[in-house]
Amino acid sequence: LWKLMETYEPNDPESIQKSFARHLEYSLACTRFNFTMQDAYRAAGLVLRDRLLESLNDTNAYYRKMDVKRGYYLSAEYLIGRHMQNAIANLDLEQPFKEAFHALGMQLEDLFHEEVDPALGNGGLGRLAACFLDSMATLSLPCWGYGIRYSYGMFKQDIQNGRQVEMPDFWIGDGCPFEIPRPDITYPVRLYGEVQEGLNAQGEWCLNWVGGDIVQAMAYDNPIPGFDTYNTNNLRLWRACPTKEFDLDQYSAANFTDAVEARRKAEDLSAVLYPNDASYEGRELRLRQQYFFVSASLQDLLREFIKRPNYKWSELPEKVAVQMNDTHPTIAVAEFMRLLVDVMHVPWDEAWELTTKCLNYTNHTVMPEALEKWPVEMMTRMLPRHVQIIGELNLRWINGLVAKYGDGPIIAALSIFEEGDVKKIRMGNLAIMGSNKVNGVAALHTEIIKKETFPDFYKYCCDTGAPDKIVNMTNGVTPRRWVHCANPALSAIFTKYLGSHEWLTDMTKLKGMLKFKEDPKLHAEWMEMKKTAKKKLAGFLKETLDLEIDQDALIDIQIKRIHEYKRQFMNCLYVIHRYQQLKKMSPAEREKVQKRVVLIGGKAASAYVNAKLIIKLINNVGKVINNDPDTGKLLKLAFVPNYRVSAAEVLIPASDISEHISTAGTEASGTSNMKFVMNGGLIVGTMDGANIEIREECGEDTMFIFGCLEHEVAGIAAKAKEGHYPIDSRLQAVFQAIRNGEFSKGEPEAHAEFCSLVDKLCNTHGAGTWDGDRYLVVHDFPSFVDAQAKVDATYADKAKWCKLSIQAASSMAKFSTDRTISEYADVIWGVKPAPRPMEM
Ligand code: 26Q
Repeated sequence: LWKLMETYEPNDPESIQKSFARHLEYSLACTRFNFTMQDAYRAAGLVLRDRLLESLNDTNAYYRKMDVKRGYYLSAEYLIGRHMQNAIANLDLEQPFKEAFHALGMQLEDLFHEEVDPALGNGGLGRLAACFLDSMATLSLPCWGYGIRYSYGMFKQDIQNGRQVEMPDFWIGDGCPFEIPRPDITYPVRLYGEVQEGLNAQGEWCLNWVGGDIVQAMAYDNPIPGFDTYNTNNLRLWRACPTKEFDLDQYSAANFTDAVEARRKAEDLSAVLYPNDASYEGRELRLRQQYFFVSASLQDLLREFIKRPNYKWSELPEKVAVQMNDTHPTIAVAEFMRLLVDVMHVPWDEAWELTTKCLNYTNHTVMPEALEKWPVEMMTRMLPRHVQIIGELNLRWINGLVAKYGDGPIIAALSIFEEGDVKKIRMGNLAIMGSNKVNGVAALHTEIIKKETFPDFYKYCCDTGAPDKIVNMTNGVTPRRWVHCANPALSAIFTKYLGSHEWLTDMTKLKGMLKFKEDPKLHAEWMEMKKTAKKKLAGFLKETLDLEIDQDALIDIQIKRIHEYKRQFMNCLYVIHRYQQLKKMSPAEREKVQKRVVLIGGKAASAYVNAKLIIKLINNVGKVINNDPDTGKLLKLAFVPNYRVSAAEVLIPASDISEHISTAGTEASGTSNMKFVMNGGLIVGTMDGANIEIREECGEDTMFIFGCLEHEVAGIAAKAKEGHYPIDSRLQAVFQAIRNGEFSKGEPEAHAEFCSLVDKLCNTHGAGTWDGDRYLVVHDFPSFVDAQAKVDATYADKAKWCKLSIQAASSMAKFSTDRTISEYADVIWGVKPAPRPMEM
């Protein structure tokens, strides 16, 4: 068969063209003479898929041959974004593809635009998982991702009359050429049923989980090519399918409609992503999704382990490391135990040792409302055996704790079970107990985990001589997608000045740019690069919003999920203030003010009332400001609809400043802050999340910092509750305009809603039930205004701005996910690079 394989030069334009023509005709049933751009995209996708598959298979064979330790990333979300451009770049096919399609009269860029943007994630956590996959492959690490192949990803956001309307995102509509369905790789997953005592095949007493429903998890593989390596890793996503035997039963009972109904019910499991990113909703379907993908993934990775000749269970921690992305896959702790004890017959104590050596947990959120707690009643119905296992684990754990500390409050705090009217299982506690390492995602966040989120666990770790169980792994982003692909002009500058593209796999090389930071030639090229990006942005805004922007204006962007803690509201209040200042000026004075375009984009969870109101307010304020002839040329505010990865790729390179303005101590890390700075944008930000570390790396002068510090928050909030909370006069004027209905003319409903937002900020009473300015907008507003004034003043000096921009972008090595993932591999996983040789 080897000899029969079509041989081609993967890097030669002519073979790309031949393969393209073949796919057009034989895979897509088009003709060479009659096809659309969508067909062309699809055929080009299949050309790449051939090459990806070959590399994926060879890489996997190599990992098997070398019997390497593997890492498995378990995540309910992957915000991968479009594949094509990234795959071409990572497979080093940019030149030949360009040539091949140019000769056929097509622009690659136009093909890229045909691809739907897969959005199998909410925001930061899902995008981080996607950047991690890129770095794992690029570092030649034998690591796979596991997740869910949702039929419907993150909803599409429509703006109607200024309000968010959610539309379904059926991304698989016409099929995705980059995924490989594997009907041969399926695992059964049981839900509900009961536990019976019985005898196993060896005649020993055991517990059997029987009955209930069984769904099949079917694998869909998504090859992840590394950059500058021959390795291609895999993102394996599970789709829920009905069980065949189950159907047959129904057919033999001649009950056709029940069989179809059961089929539909099974498919529900992987139907839709929950569009919630900060507060957890205890939906039964969500727990089912979590168990479904965890069980399939652990079955798959254990099967890989036992395929090895003469395997011994004691070797498992030398061959397997699992990372749980937040608490979403935490049922893995109990499922790992169940598979080892009930299915593989490993003794309990040994199974627990293996579990706690293999699993690790990353926490991504400080918000207490985001910590998952599932009702015991629900979990007992759905996963009766797991609740038994968790009960047994807890019993042993609590006995040990009582022996150590006696019966005090620390026992209740460390228990997996939360007592109360509704007894609950705390997934965070289960995750920490079952893990070898626990990590936060930025230095400040890791400190908060130790001191506030899980203080009793940290005390326990310290008391047992294991303070290093909790470690910091500062987030990052991949420079391949976020610099090289999103901003080719910048990538070309770096490569030209540094003499090679090595910086793309070793960002410390960018330090070499610093000696040019005052070079007028570089300044000219740098400003040209920004101009190119702004032009592209202008085209995008014209197309999506019919908005014209002045390309000399300062571009100010805030794009992220809409949440009160991220304070898009404060940004909007500032824009109103700026508008009021302009209105007060004479035309001559106005001429001297820096022109600004403020863009805000992001999705609100569909049930999050205040977040949706903030979107409406931004839209209404934009309408007034943009249409005011006094100010329209000097200040624009637009809400960018349907923010997603592909929109970020256009927005981020064009920014002069971006807003990362969460209340100190609320944003675990943030990752778009890193993308903006890598693209030469400067940050207006608070001392929160990774902003602090970015400032450390790039220098204080590159950032416009404002607002209270994390350790001051509690004191300020306490004062606010008592009513000692003065409101700045400029902010009062803004509130007055909103209350006067300046932004809700002819919309009484919106007027009442906007007033409710303002009232909330002004509510200083009702200690205990305080529902006022929880995120200290009023407190931080004056220093926010000052920071913005400093932005304008600095921007006025073009050479200075350019120097700061170069300095910041060239100091971002720490925030490449290559650095982050190397640390995970070293400190947490013990996984080593295994670069595949070209010839195998
Ligand atoms: C949980 C249960 C039920 C339904 C939904 C959820 C759920 C889903 C997604 C809870 C949270 C999330 C997402 C959290 C998230 O994106 N956190 C962000 O993670 C980034 C990567 O570490 C950080 O940079 C951000 O600061 C953090 O907000």
